Amino acid sequence: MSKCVKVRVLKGMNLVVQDWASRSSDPYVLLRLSKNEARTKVVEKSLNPRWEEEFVLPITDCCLKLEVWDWDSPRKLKRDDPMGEAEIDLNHLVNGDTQIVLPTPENCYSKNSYIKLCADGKRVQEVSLMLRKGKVSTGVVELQLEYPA
Ligand SMILES: [Ca+2]
Repeated sequence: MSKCVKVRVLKGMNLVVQDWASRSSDPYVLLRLSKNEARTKVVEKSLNPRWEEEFVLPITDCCLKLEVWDWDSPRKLKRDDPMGEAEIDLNHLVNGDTQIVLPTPENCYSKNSYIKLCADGKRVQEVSLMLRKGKVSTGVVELQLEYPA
């Protein structure tokens, strides 16, 4: 049995406008870890949404992918639009080999990411991710990851 990671999708900041009529977007987050997917609710008309939802995904792979999409009313007969994506390497959380991961040009962290060992043995990582769409920065998403003891 593989262990699971608990992903708390907290909030987005400074996301991009997709709906020009309202000068806003209706963002939701899609998480992908190997073949498993999880999706938050839609926060309508917000570029700084608070999702505050929690998901548990089995760790069958160490690359957690995150995508933000703009929901569009089904009446528009239009597909949802991508608003940016990022990915996280779960190896540091799983291995517990460091307490801090620094942002580099190769990863998607927008600031230092701290991994803390709790009294009960689980590890919690604070993650602030820089979204990208092509080469353009399209905002930040904050998460918290938890790995069991
Ligand atoms: Ca929309």
